[in-house]
Amino acid sequence: MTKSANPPEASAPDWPGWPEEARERYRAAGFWREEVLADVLARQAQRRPDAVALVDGDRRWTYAELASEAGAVAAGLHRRGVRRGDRVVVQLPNRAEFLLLWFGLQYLGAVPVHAMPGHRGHEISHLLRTTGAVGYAVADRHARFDYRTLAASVLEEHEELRHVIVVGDTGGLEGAVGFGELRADAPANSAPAPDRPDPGDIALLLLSGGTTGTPKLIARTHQDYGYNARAAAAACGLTADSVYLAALPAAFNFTMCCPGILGTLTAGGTVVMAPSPAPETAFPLIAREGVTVTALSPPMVPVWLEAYADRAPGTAELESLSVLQVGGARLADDLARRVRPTLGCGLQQVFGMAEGLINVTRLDDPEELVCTTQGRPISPGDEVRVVDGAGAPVPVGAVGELLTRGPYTLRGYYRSPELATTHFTPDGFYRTGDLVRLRPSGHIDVVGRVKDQINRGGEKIDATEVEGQLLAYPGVSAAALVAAPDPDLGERSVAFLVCAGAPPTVRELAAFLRGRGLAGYKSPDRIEAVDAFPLTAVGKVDKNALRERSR
Ligand code: OOB
Repeated sequence: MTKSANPPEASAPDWPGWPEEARERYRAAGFWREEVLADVLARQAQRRPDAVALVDGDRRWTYAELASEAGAVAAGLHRRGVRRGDRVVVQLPNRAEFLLLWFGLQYLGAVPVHAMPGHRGHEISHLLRTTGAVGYAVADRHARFDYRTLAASVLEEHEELRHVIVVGDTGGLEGAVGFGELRADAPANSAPAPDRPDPGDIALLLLSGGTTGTPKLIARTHQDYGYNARAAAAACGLTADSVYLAALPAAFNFTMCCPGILGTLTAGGTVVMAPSPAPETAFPLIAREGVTVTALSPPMVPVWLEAYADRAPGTAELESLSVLQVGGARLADDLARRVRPTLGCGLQQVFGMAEGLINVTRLDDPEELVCTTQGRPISPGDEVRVVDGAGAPVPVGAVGELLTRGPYTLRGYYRSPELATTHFTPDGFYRTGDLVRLRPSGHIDVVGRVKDQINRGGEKIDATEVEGQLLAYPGVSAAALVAAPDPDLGERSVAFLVCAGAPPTVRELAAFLRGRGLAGYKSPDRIEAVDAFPLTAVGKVDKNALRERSR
Protein backbone atom coordinates (compact mmCIF):
# COMPACT_ATOMS: atom_id res chain seq x y z
CA MET A 1 0.00 0.00 0.00
CA THR A 2 1.29 3.45 -0.86
CA LYS A 3 1.89 5.55 2.17
CA SER A 4 -0.01 8.81 2.21
CA ALA A 5 2.22 11.86 1.96
CA ASN A 6 -0.10 13.78 4.22
CA PRO A 7 -1.12 12.69 7.69
CA PRO A 8 -4.74 13.08 8.73
CA GLU A 9 -5.65 16.60 9.77
CA ALA A 10 -6.45 15.71 13.34
CA SER A 11 -2.78 15.48 14.17
CA ALA A 12 -1.71 18.60 12.31
CA PRO A 13 -1.88 22.08 13.83
CA ASP A 14 -3.06 23.46 10.50
CA TRP A 15 -5.85 25.60 11.88
CA PRO A 16 -7.16 26.52 15.29
CA GLY A 17 -10.66 25.00 15.24
CA TRP A 18 -13.21 25.84 17.94
CA PRO A 19 -12.40 25.87 21.63
CA GLU A 20 -13.69 22.89 23.65
CA GLU A 21 -16.37 24.96 25.37
CA ALA A 22 -17.89 26.02 22.01
CA ARG A 23 -17.64 22.51 20.59
CA GLU A 24 -19.62 21.12 23.50
CA ARG A 25 -22.22 23.85 23.14
CA TYR A 26 -22.66 23.25 19.41
CA ARG A 27 -23.01 19.52 19.96
CA ALA A 28 -25.44 19.95 22.85
CA ALA A 29 -27.59 22.34 20.78
CA GLY A 30 -27.79 19.71 18.04
CA PHE A 31 -25.97 21.91 15.51
CA TRP A 32 -23.15 19.44 15.22
CA ARG A 33 -23.81 15.76 14.66
CA GLU A 34 -21.61 12.71 14.73
CA GLU A 35 -21.74 12.58 10.96
CA VAL A 36 -19.47 13.03 8.00
CA LEU A 37 -20.50 14.55 4.66
CA ALA A 38 -20.42 11.17 2.90
CA ASP A 39 -23.27 10.13 5.23
CA VAL A 40 -25.56 12.69 3.55
CA LEU A 41 -25.39 10.74 0.32
CA ALA A 42 -25.26 7.29 1.90
CA ARG A 43 -28.39 8.03 3.94
CA GLN A 44 -30.39 9.23 0.96
CA ALA A 45 -29.26 6.23 -1.07
CA GLN A 46 -30.87 4.10 1.65
CA ARG A 47 -34.00 6.20 2.08
CA ARG A 48 -34.85 7.09 -1.48
CA PRO A 49 -32.63 5.01 -3.76
CA ASP A 50 -34.71 5.63 -6.88
CA ALA A 51 -35.25 9.37 -6.52
CA VAL A 52 -33.28 11.47 -8.98
CA ALA A 53 -30.31 13.11 -7.23
CA LEU A 54 -28.37 14.63 -10.12
CA VAL A 55 -29.02 15.77 -13.68
CA ASP A 56 -26.41 16.90 -16.20
CA GLY A 57 -27.74 17.31 -19.74
CA ASP A 58 -29.21 13.97 -20.74
CA ARG A 59 -27.48 12.11 -17.96
CA ARG A 60 -29.25 11.45 -14.65
CA TRP A 61 -28.32 9.64 -11.47
CA THR A 62 -30.66 8.33 -8.81
CA TYR A 63 -29.41 8.54 -5.24
CA ALA A 64 -28.47 4.86 -5.39
CA GLU A 65 -26.54 5.43 -8.62
CA LEU A 66 -24.83 8.57 -7.37
CA ALA A 67 -23.70 6.79 -4.21
CA SER A 68 -22.46 3.79 -6.17
CA GLU A 69 -20.62 5.98 -8.72
CA ALA A 70 -19.02 8.02 -5.97
CA GLY A 71 -17.96 4.74 -4.36
CA ALA A 72 -16.39 3.63 -7.63
CA VAL A 73 -14.52 6.93 -7.90
CA ALA A 74 -13.34 6.48 -4.33
CA ALA A 75 -12.13 2.99 -5.18
CA GLY A 76 -10.28 4.29 -8.23
CA LEU A 77 -8.63 7.04 -6.21
CA HIS A 78 -7.75 4.63 -3.43
CA ARG A 79 -6.11 2.23 -5.87
CA ARG A 80 -3.92 5.09 -7.00
CA GLY A 81 -2.89 5.85 -3.46
CA VAL A 82 -5.13 8.73 -2.46
CA ARG A 83 -5.87 8.44 1.25
CA ARG A 84 -7.79 10.00 4.07
CA GLY A 85 -6.60 13.53 4.76
CA ASP A 86 -4.96 13.95 1.33
CA ARG A 87 -5.81 17.17 -0.44
CA VAL A 88 -6.98 17.29 -4.06
CA VAL A 89 -7.44 20.60 -5.87
CA VAL A 90 -10.71 20.40 -7.80
CA GLN A 91 -11.12 22.85 -10.67
CA LEU A 92 -14.12 21.58 -12.60
CA PRO A 93 -16.99 23.30 -14.36
CA ASN A 94 -20.61 22.57 -13.44
CA ARG A 95 -20.67 19.00 -14.64
CA ALA A 96 -21.82 15.86 -12.88
CA GLU A 97 -18.18 14.83 -12.53
CA PHE A 98 -17.68 17.66 -10.06
CA LEU A 99 -20.04 15.95 -7.66
CA LEU A 100 -18.97 12.38 -8.44
CA LEU A 101 -15.39 13.29 -7.65
CA TRP A 102 -16.33 15.44 -4.65
CA PHE A 103 -18.27 12.62 -3.02
CA GLY A 104 -15.62 10.10 -4.07
CA LEU A 105 -13.14 12.16 -2.08
CA GLN A 106 -15.58 12.39 0.82
CA TYR A 107 -15.93 8.61 0.85
CA LEU A 108 -12.17 8.39 1.33
CA GLY A 109 -11.98 11.16 3.88
CA ALA A 110 -9.81 13.04 1.38
CA VAL A 111 -10.20 16.80 1.11
CA PRO A 112 -11.35 18.66 -2.03
CA VAL A 113 -9.80 22.10 -2.38
CA HIS A 114 -12.27 24.30 -4.23
CA ALA A 115 -10.57 26.20 -7.05
CA MET A 116 -12.62 28.47 -9.32
CA PRO A 117 -12.84 27.84 -13.08
CA GLY A 118 -11.23 31.25 -13.71
CA HIS A 119 -8.11 30.52 -11.70
CA ARG A 120 -4.84 30.21 -13.53
CA GLY A 121 -1.26 29.20 -12.72
CA HIS A 122 -0.72 31.87 -10.07
CA GLU A 123 -3.73 30.83 -8.00
CA ILE A 124 -3.49 27.08 -8.63
CA SER A 125 0.20 27.01 -7.68
CA HIS A 126 -0.64 28.85 -4.49
CA LEU A 127 -3.34 26.30 -3.65
CA LEU A 128 -1.08 23.35 -4.43
CA ARG A 129 1.78 24.82 -2.42
CA THR A 130 -0.29 25.80 0.60
CA THR A 131 -2.20 22.53 0.83
CA GLY A 132 0.53 20.15 -0.35
CA ALA A 133 -2.15 18.60 -2.56
CA VAL A 134 -1.46 15.18 -4.07
CA GLY A 135 -4.05 15.61 -6.82
CA TYR A 136 -5.44 18.16 -9.25
CA ALA A 137 -8.66 17.62 -11.20
CA VAL A 138 -9.49 19.61 -14.33
CA ALA A 139 -11.73 19.45 -17.38
CA ASP A 140 -9.94 19.05 -20.71
CA ARG A 141 -11.34 22.29 -22.12
CA HIS A 142 -13.92 24.66 -20.79
CA ALA A 143 -14.93 28.20 -21.78
CA ARG A 144 -12.29 28.30 -24.53
CA PHE A 145 -9.48 27.40 -22.16
CA ASP A 146 -7.35 24.25 -22.23
CA TYR A 147 -6.86 23.22 -18.61
CA ARG A 148 -4.43 20.47 -19.57
CA THR A 149 -1.84 23.12 -20.43
CA LEU A 150 -2.32 24.63 -17.00
CA ALA A 151 -2.04 21.18 -15.39
CA ALA A 152 1.14 20.44 -17.35
CA SER A 153 2.77 23.64 -16.12
CA VAL A 154 1.91 23.14 -12.46
CA LEU A 155 2.91 19.47 -12.60
CA GLU A 156 6.46 20.55 -13.31
CA GLU A 157 6.60 22.82 -10.29
CA HIS A 158 4.92 20.74 -7.61
CA GLU A 159 6.65 17.59 -6.51
CA GLU A 160 3.91 16.39 -4.23
CA LEU A 161 1.36 16.52 -7.04
CA ARG A 162 1.08 12.87 -8.09
CA HIS A 163 -2.35 12.64 -9.69
CA VAL A 164 -3.81 14.77 -12.44
CA ILE A 165 -7.38 13.78 -13.23
CA VAL A 166 -8.86 15.01 -16.51
CA VAL A 167 -12.58 15.02 -17.20
CA GLY A 168 -12.66 14.39 -20.94
CA ASP A 169 -9.65 13.76 -23.13
CA THR A 170 -6.27 13.68 -21.34
CA GLY A 171 -4.72 14.81 -24.63
CA GLY A 172 -1.67 12.69 -23.92
CA LEU A 173 -0.79 14.69 -20.82
CA GLU A 174 1.90 12.63 -19.11
CA GLY A 175 0.88 11.30 -15.71
CA ALA A 176 -2.76 12.22 -16.20
CA VAL A 177 -5.66 9.84 -15.76
CA GLY A 178 -9.01 10.28 -17.49
CA PHE A 179 -11.99 10.52 -15.15
CA GLY A 180 -13.72 7.67 -16.95
CA GLU A 181 -10.64 5.49 -16.59
CA LEU A 182 -10.36 6.33 -12.92
CA ARG A 183 -13.79 5.05 -12.08
CA ALA A 184 -13.85 2.23 -14.62
CA ASP A 185 -10.87 0.69 -12.87
CA ALA A 186 -13.09 -0.22 -10.03
CA PRO A 187 -16.21 -2.29 -10.50
CA ALA A 188 -19.41 -0.69 -9.21
CA ASN A 189 -20.19 -1.21 -5.53
CA SER A 190 -16.54 -1.74 -4.73
CA ALA A 191 -15.98 1.30 -2.52
CA PRO A 192 -12.98 0.70 -0.29
CA ALA A 193 -13.62 0.03 3.36
CA PRO A 194 -13.97 3.63 4.39
CA ASP A 195 -11.18 5.11 6.43
CA ARG A 196 -13.82 7.07 8.22
CA PRO A 197 -12.77 10.58 9.10
CA ASP A 198 -13.71 12.17 12.38
CA PRO A 199 -16.71 14.55 12.11
CA GLY A 200 -14.39 17.29 13.36
CA ASP A 201 -11.82 16.71 10.60
CA ILE A 202 -11.43 19.00 7.63
CA ALA A 203 -13.88 17.94 4.92
CA LEU A 204 -13.05 20.59 2.32
CA LEU A 205 -11.01 23.73 1.83
CA LEU A 206 -12.65 26.86 0.46
CA LEU A 207 -10.95 29.92 -0.90
CA SER A 208 -11.60 33.28 0.66
CA GLY A 209 -12.00 36.46 -1.34
CA GLY A 210 -8.77 37.43 0.36
CA THR A 211 -7.54 40.74 1.69
CA THR A 212 -3.91 40.13 2.41
CA GLY A 213 -2.09 39.54 -0.84
CA THR A 214 -2.57 35.81 -1.36
CA PRO A 215 -5.86 33.96 -1.32
CA LYS A 216 -6.56 32.52 2.10
CA LEU A 217 -7.86 29.02 2.69
CA ILE A 218 -10.75 28.12 4.92
CA ALA A 219 -11.02 24.70 6.48
CA ARG A 220 -14.59 23.50 6.75
CA THR A 221 -15.22 20.42 8.86
CA HIS A 222 -17.75 17.64 8.29
CA GLN A 223 -19.87 18.74 11.20
CA ASP A 224 -19.78 22.47 10.51
CA TYR A 225 -20.42 22.20 6.78
CA GLY A 226 -23.06 19.52 7.29
CA TYR A 227 -24.82 21.86 9.70
CA ASN A 228 -24.44 24.79 7.27
CA ALA A 229 -26.23 22.70 4.62
CA ARG A 230 -29.06 21.67 6.97
CA ALA A 231 -29.60 25.16 8.39
CA ALA A 232 -29.54 26.79 4.95
CA ALA A 233 -31.91 24.16 3.52
CA ALA A 234 -34.34 24.84 6.38
CA ALA A 235 -34.12 28.63 5.97
CA CYS A 236 -34.80 28.22 2.25
CA GLY A 237 -37.67 25.76 2.76
CA LEU A 238 -36.08 22.92 0.78
CA THR A 239 -37.80 19.53 0.70
CA ALA A 240 -37.45 16.28 -1.21
CA ASP A 241 -39.51 17.95 -3.97
CA SER A 242 -36.98 20.76 -4.44
CA VAL A 243 -35.09 20.91 -7.70
CA TYR A 244 -32.00 23.13 -7.50
CA LEU A 245 -30.31 24.55 -10.58
CA ALA A 246 -26.57 24.97 -9.99
CA ALA A 247 -25.95 27.94 -12.29
CA LEU A 248 -23.10 29.74 -10.50
CA PRO A 249 -19.81 27.81 -10.24
CA ALA A 250 -20.32 24.71 -8.10
CA ALA A 251 -17.09 25.42 -6.21
CA PHE A 252 -18.55 28.68 -4.87
CA ASN A 253 -19.74 28.25 -1.28
CA PHE A 254 -23.07 29.85 -2.23
CA THR A 255 -23.70 27.19 -4.90
CA MET A 256 -22.29 24.34 -2.86
CA CYS A 257 -23.97 24.81 0.47
CA CYS A 258 -26.19 27.87 0.95
CA PRO A 259 -28.28 25.72 0.55
CA GLY A 260 -27.14 24.88 -2.97
CA ILE A 261 -26.02 21.41 -3.95
CA LEU A 262 -25.36 19.97 -0.52
CA GLY A 263 -28.47 21.51 1.04
CA THR A 264 -30.60 20.04 -1.76
CA LEU A 265 -29.11 16.57 -1.33
CA THR A 266 -29.54 16.86 2.45
CA ALA A 267 -33.24 17.49 1.83
CA GLY A 268 -33.47 14.62 -0.67
CA GLY A 269 -34.12 16.87 -3.68
CA THR A 270 -32.64 16.98 -7.18
CA VAL A 271 -29.57 18.94 -8.34
CA VAL A 272 -29.46 20.07 -11.97
CA MET A 273 -26.09 21.20 -13.29
CA ALA A 274 -26.17 24.25 -15.60
CA PRO A 275 -23.08 25.02 -17.66
CA SER A 276 -23.89 28.72 -17.41
CA PRO A 277 -26.42 31.06 -15.74
CA ALA A 278 -27.20 32.74 -19.09
CA PRO A 279 -30.98 32.81 -19.79
CA GLU A 280 -30.63 30.85 -23.04
CA THR A 281 -29.08 27.98 -21.06
CA ALA A 282 -30.84 28.30 -17.72
CA PHE A 283 -34.45 29.00 -18.81
CA PRO A 284 -34.92 25.86 -20.91
CA LEU A 285 -33.31 23.77 -18.15
CA ILE A 286 -35.68 25.26 -15.57
CA ALA A 287 -38.66 24.45 -17.79
CA ARG A 288 -37.47 20.94 -18.67
CA GLU A 289 -36.48 19.85 -15.17
CA GLY A 290 -39.13 21.73 -13.21
CA VAL A 291 -36.50 23.66 -11.27
CA THR A 292 -37.88 25.20 -8.07
CA VAL A 293 -34.89 27.15 -6.76
CA THR A 294 -31.68 28.63 -8.11
CA ALA A 295 -29.06 31.21 -7.22
CA LEU A 296 -27.52 34.12 -9.10
CA SER A 297 -25.07 36.89 -8.43
CA PRO A 298 -26.46 40.44 -8.88
CA PRO A 299 -25.13 41.17 -12.42
CA MET A 300 -27.24 38.33 -13.83
CA VAL A 301 -30.47 39.66 -12.33
CA PRO A 302 -31.14 42.44 -14.90
CA VAL A 303 -30.12 40.01 -17.65
CA TRP A 304 -32.78 37.55 -16.49
CA LEU A 305 -35.37 40.29 -16.00
CA GLU A 306 -34.85 41.62 -19.50
CA ALA A 307 -34.72 38.21 -21.14
CA TYR A 308 -37.96 37.13 -19.46
CA ALA A 309 -39.77 40.39 -20.11
CA ASP A 310 -38.88 39.93 -23.81
CA ARG A 311 -40.43 36.48 -23.95
CA ALA A 312 -43.63 36.12 -25.91
CA PRO A 313 -46.72 36.61 -23.70
CA GLY A 314 -47.84 33.33 -22.20
CA THR A 315 -44.35 31.87 -22.10
CA ALA A 316 -44.16 30.06 -18.83
CA GLU A 317 -40.58 28.82 -18.84
CA LEU A 318 -40.05 29.90 -15.25
CA GLU A 319 -43.39 28.66 -13.97
CA SER A 320 -41.89 26.03 -11.69
CA LEU A 321 -39.40 28.44 -10.13
CA SER A 322 -40.49 29.45 -6.65
CA VAL A 323 -37.32 31.02 -5.22
CA LEU A 324 -34.56 33.02 -6.84
CA GLN A 325 -31.65 33.50 -4.48
CA VAL A 326 -29.32 36.44 -5.09
CA GLY A 327 -26.04 37.02 -3.28
CA GLY A 328 -22.30 37.48 -3.46
CA ALA A 329 -22.56 41.25 -3.79
CA ARG A 330 -25.14 43.90 -2.95
CA LEU A 331 -28.33 43.68 -5.00
CA ALA A 332 -29.79 47.10 -5.81
CA ASP A 333 -33.20 47.62 -4.17
CA ASP A 334 -34.92 48.58 -7.43
CA LEU A 335 -33.75 45.37 -9.11
CA ALA A 336 -34.90 43.39 -6.09
CA ARG A 337 -38.37 44.90 -6.41
CA ARG A 338 -38.67 43.80 -10.03
CA VAL A 339 -37.97 40.12 -9.38
CA ARG A 340 -41.41 38.94 -8.25
CA PRO A 341 -43.54 40.94 -10.73
CA THR A 342 -41.33 40.04 -13.70
CA LEU A 343 -40.17 36.49 -13.00
CA GLY A 344 -43.17 35.42 -10.95
CA CYS A 345 -41.05 33.89 -8.18
CA GLY A 346 -39.98 34.88 -4.71
CA LEU A 347 -36.66 36.56 -4.03
CA GLN A 348 -34.27 35.49 -1.31
CA GLN A 349 -31.28 37.71 -0.66
CA VAL A 350 -28.22 35.84 0.55
CA PHE A 351 -25.32 37.57 2.26
CA GLY A 352 -22.75 34.92 2.95
CA MET A 353 -19.04 34.27 3.02
CA ALA A 354 -16.77 31.29 2.55
CA GLU A 355 -15.62 31.92 6.12
CA GLY A 356 -19.01 30.82 7.42
CA LEU A 357 -21.88 33.13 8.40
CA ILE A 358 -24.85 33.02 6.05
CA ASN A 359 -27.72 35.51 6.20
CA VAL A 360 -30.89 35.12 4.19
CA THR A 361 -34.18 36.92 3.92
CA ARG A 362 -36.93 34.49 4.85
CA LEU A 363 -39.58 33.41 2.36
CA ASP A 364 -42.31 34.85 4.60
CA ASP A 365 -40.52 38.13 5.39
CA PRO A 366 -42.40 41.30 4.40
CA GLU A 367 -41.59 42.29 0.81
CA GLU A 368 -39.94 45.49 2.03
CA LEU A 369 -37.35 43.56 4.07
CA VAL A 370 -36.79 41.09 1.23
CA CYS A 371 -36.10 43.91 -1.22
CA THR A 372 -33.97 46.18 0.95
CA THR A 373 -31.98 43.98 3.34
CA GLN A 374 -29.49 41.18 2.94
CA GLY A 375 -31.23 38.92 5.40
CA ARG A 376 -30.51 37.63 8.89
CA PRO A 377 -28.39 34.74 10.15
CA ILE A 378 -29.61 31.23 9.37
CA SER A 379 -28.71 29.77 12.76
CA PRO A 380 -29.72 30.66 16.32
CA GLY A 381 -26.08 29.85 17.12
CA ASP A 382 -24.78 32.70 14.94
CA GLU A 383 -23.54 35.65 16.99
CA VAL A 384 -23.22 39.00 15.26
CA ARG A 385 -21.76 42.23 16.55
CA VAL A 386 -21.54 45.57 14.79
CA VAL A 387 -18.62 47.64 16.00
CA ASP A 388 -16.91 50.97 15.38
CA GLY A 389 -13.26 51.48 14.46
CA ALA A 390 -12.22 50.99 18.08
CA GLY A 391 -14.10 47.71 18.37
CA ALA A 392 -16.92 49.13 20.52
CA PRO A 393 -20.52 48.10 19.70
CA VAL A 394 -22.56 50.70 17.81
CA PRO A 395 -26.28 51.20 18.46
CA VAL A 396 -28.84 49.31 16.35
CA GLY A 397 -29.27 51.24 13.10
CA ALA A 398 -25.76 52.71 13.08
CA VAL A 399 -23.11 51.62 10.58
CA GLY A 400 -20.17 49.55 11.78
CA GLU A 401 -18.04 46.54 10.91
CA LEU A 402 -19.74 43.17 11.18
CA LEU A 403 -18.06 40.66 13.47
CA THR A 404 -19.34 37.13 13.77
CA ARG A 405 -18.85 33.84 15.58
CA GLY A 406 -20.85 30.65 15.40
CA PRO A 407 -21.19 26.93 14.75
CA TYR A 408 -20.05 27.10 11.12
CA THR A 409 -17.80 30.17 11.16
CA LEU A 410 -14.05 29.66 11.16
CA ARG A 411 -11.82 30.59 14.11
CA GLY A 412 -8.68 30.97 12.02
CA TYR A 413 -7.42 30.51 8.47
CA TYR A 414 -5.74 27.32 7.27
CA ARG A 415 -1.97 27.36 7.71
CA SER A 416 -2.00 31.11 8.35
CA PRO A 417 -1.43 31.67 12.09
CA GLU A 418 -0.14 35.16 11.30
CA LEU A 419 -3.70 36.25 10.46
CA ALA A 420 -5.04 35.35 13.91
CA THR A 421 -4.77 38.84 15.34
CA THR A 422 -5.71 40.82 12.23
CA HIS A 423 -8.80 38.89 11.18
CA PHE A 424 -10.14 37.68 14.53
CA THR A 425 -10.88 39.26 17.88
CA PRO A 426 -9.30 37.77 21.00
CA ASP A 427 -12.66 36.17 21.84
CA GLY A 428 -12.90 34.41 18.49
CA PHE A 429 -15.10 36.68 16.37
CA TYR A 430 -14.24 36.82 12.67
CA ARG A 431 -13.85 40.37 11.38
CA THR A 432 -15.79 40.26 8.12
CA GLY A 433 -14.51 43.61 6.79
CA ASP A 434 -18.11 44.39 5.81
CA LEU A 435 -19.79 47.62 6.88
CA VAL A 436 -23.37 46.91 7.86
CA ARG A 437 -26.36 48.34 9.62
CA LEU A 438 -28.52 46.16 11.84
CA ARG A 439 -32.30 46.54 11.77
CA PRO A 440 -34.37 45.97 14.91
CA SER A 441 -35.67 42.75 13.27
CA GLY A 442 -32.11 41.42 13.13
CA HIS A 443 -31.93 41.92 9.37
CA ILE A 444 -28.66 43.26 8.01
CA ASP A 445 -28.09 45.97 5.41
CA VAL A 446 -24.67 45.72 3.77
CA VAL A 447 -23.59 49.29 3.10
CA GLY A 448 -19.88 49.03 2.28
CA ARG A 449 -16.67 47.48 3.50
CA VAL A 450 -13.42 48.24 5.24
CA LYS A 451 -11.44 45.42 3.61
CA ASP A 452 -9.22 46.30 0.67
CA GLN A 453 -11.17 44.37 -1.91
CA ILE A 454 -13.07 44.95 -5.13
CA ASN A 455 -16.33 43.03 -5.49
CA ARG A 456 -16.70 42.69 -9.23
CA GLY A 457 -20.24 41.36 -9.50
CA GLY A 458 -19.56 38.75 -6.82
CA GLU A 459 -16.01 37.93 -7.90
CA LYS A 460 -13.71 39.19 -5.18
CA ILE A 461 -10.45 40.85 -6.13
CA ASP A 462 -7.82 41.35 -3.49
CA ALA A 463 -6.28 44.77 -4.13
CA THR A 464 -2.96 43.90 -2.43
CA GLU A 465 -2.50 40.75 -4.48
CA VAL A 466 -3.04 42.55 -7.79
CA GLU A 467 -0.94 45.56 -6.78
CA GLY A 468 2.00 43.20 -6.17
CA GLN A 469 1.61 41.90 -9.71
CA LEU A 470 1.27 45.39 -11.21
CA LEU A 471 4.61 46.41 -9.73
CA ALA A 472 6.26 43.76 -11.87
CA TYR A 473 5.26 45.63 -15.04
CA PRO A 474 8.31 47.35 -16.55
CA GLY A 475 8.42 51.02 -15.59
CA VAL A 476 5.69 50.84 -12.94
CA SER A 477 7.02 52.17 -9.65
CA ALA A 478 3.82 52.32 -7.62
CA ALA A 479 0.37 50.81 -8.02
CA ALA A 480 -2.97 51.09 -6.24
CA LEU A 481 -6.11 49.21 -7.19
CA VAL A 482 -9.49 50.60 -6.19
CA ALA A 483 -13.16 49.98 -6.97
CA ALA A 484 -15.16 52.30 -9.20
CA PRO A 485 -18.95 52.06 -9.38
CA ASP A 486 -20.26 50.18 -12.40
CA PRO A 487 -23.86 49.95 -13.56
CA ASP A 488 -23.61 46.29 -14.58
CA LEU A 489 -21.14 44.70 -12.18
CA GLY A 490 -21.65 46.96 -9.18
CA GLU A 491 -17.93 47.61 -9.13
CA ARG A 492 -15.05 47.56 -11.56
CA SER A 493 -11.35 47.79 -10.82
CA VAL A 494 -9.27 50.85 -11.58
CA ALA A 495 -5.48 50.70 -11.39
CA PHE A 496 -3.70 53.92 -10.50
CA LEU A 497 -0.12 53.63 -11.71
CA VAL A 498 2.99 55.71 -11.28
CA CYS A 499 5.00 54.93 -14.43
CA ALA A 500 8.43 55.94 -15.70
CA GLY A 501 7.19 56.20 -19.30
CA ALA A 502 3.87 55.79 -21.07
CA PRO A 503 1.42 53.67 -19.04
CA PRO A 504 0.34 50.31 -20.48
CA THR A 505 -3.07 49.99 -22.10
CA VAL A 506 -5.71 47.82 -20.47
CA ARG A 507 -5.05 45.13 -23.08
CA GLU A 508 -1.29 45.24 -22.71
CA LEU A 509 -1.60 44.95 -18.97
CA ALA A 510 -4.12 42.11 -19.25
CA ALA A 511 -1.76 40.18 -21.53
CA PHE A 512 1.10 40.78 -19.11
CA LEU A 513 -0.88 39.59 -16.09
CA ARG A 514 -2.18 36.58 -18.01
CA GLY A 515 1.43 35.73 -18.77
CA ARG A 516 2.11 35.79 -15.04
CA GLY A 517 -0.69 33.26 -14.53
CA LEU A 518 -3.20 35.59 -12.89
CA ALA A 519 -6.92 34.86 -13.27
CA GLY A 520 -8.42 37.08 -15.98
CA TYR A 521 -11.09 38.72 -13.78
CA LYS A 522 -8.31 40.29 -11.68
CA SER A 523 -6.96 42.38 -14.59
CA PRO A 524 -7.78 46.07 -14.10
CA ASP A 525 -10.76 47.33 -16.07
CA ARG A 526 -9.25 50.81 -16.31
CA ILE A 527 -5.85 52.42 -15.92
CA GLU A 528 -5.13 55.90 -14.62
CA ALA A 529 -1.56 57.19 -14.79
CA VAL A 530 -0.62 59.57 -11.98
CA ASP A 531 2.59 61.33 -10.94
CA ALA A 532 2.17 60.44 -7.28
CA PHE A 533 -0.48 59.07 -4.93
CA PRO A 534 -2.44 61.19 -2.50
CA LEU A 535 -1.41 60.24 1.03
CA THR A 536 -3.30 60.11 4.30
CA ALA A 537 -2.14 61.98 7.41
CA VAL A 538 -0.09 58.95 8.44
CA GLY A 539 1.49 58.64 5.01
CA LYS A 540 -0.49 55.70 3.61
CA VAL A 541 -1.90 55.72 0.08
CA ASP A 542 -5.24 57.50 0.40
CA LYS A 543 -7.48 54.99 -1.35
CA ASN A 544 -10.61 56.96 -0.50
CA ALA A 545 -9.24 59.91 -2.46
CA LEU A 546 -8.38 57.56 -5.36
CA ARG A 547 -11.87 56.06 -5.25
CA GLU A 548 -13.30 59.58 -5.51
CA ARG A 549 -11.07 60.27 -8.49
CA SER A 550 -12.08 57.04 -10.22
CA ARG A 551 -15.79 57.86 -10.32
C1 OOB B 1 -19.94 34.87 -0.95
O1 OOB B 1 -18.78 34.44 -0.41
P1 OOB B 1 -17.32 35.06 -0.64
O2 OOB B 1 -16.44 34.40 0.35
O3 OOB B 1 -16.96 34.99 -2.08
O4 OOB B 1 -17.44 36.61 -0.32
C2 OOB B 1 -17.90 37.08 0.92
C3 OOB B 1 -18.09 38.58 0.85
C4 OOB B 1 -18.79 39.16 2.04
O5 OOB B 1 -17.93 39.35 3.13
C5 OOB B 1 -19.31 40.44 1.44
O6 OOB B 1 -18.27 41.38 1.34
C6 OOB B 1 -19.71 40.04 0.04
O7 OOB B 1 -18.91 38.93 -0.26
N1 OOB B 1 -21.12 39.65 -0.07
C7 OOB B 1 -22.17 40.53 -0.14
C8 OOB B 1 -23.34 39.74 -0.29
N2 OOB B 1 -22.97 38.43 -0.29
C9 OOB B 1 -21.62 38.41 -0.17
N3 OOB B 1 -22.21 41.86 -0.08
C10 OOB B 1 -23.45 42.45 -0.17
N4 OOB B 1 -24.60 41.76 -0.31
C11 OOB B 1 -24.60 40.41 -0.36
N5 OOB B 1 -25.76 39.73 -0.51
O8 OOB B 1 -20.01 35.85 -1.66
C12 OOB B 1 -21.16 34.08 -0.58
C13 OOB B 1 -21.02 32.89 0.11
C14 OOB B 1 -22.15 32.17 0.45
C15 OOB B 1 -23.40 32.64 0.09
C16 OOB B 1 -23.53 33.81 -0.62
C17 OOB B 1 -22.40 34.54 -0.96
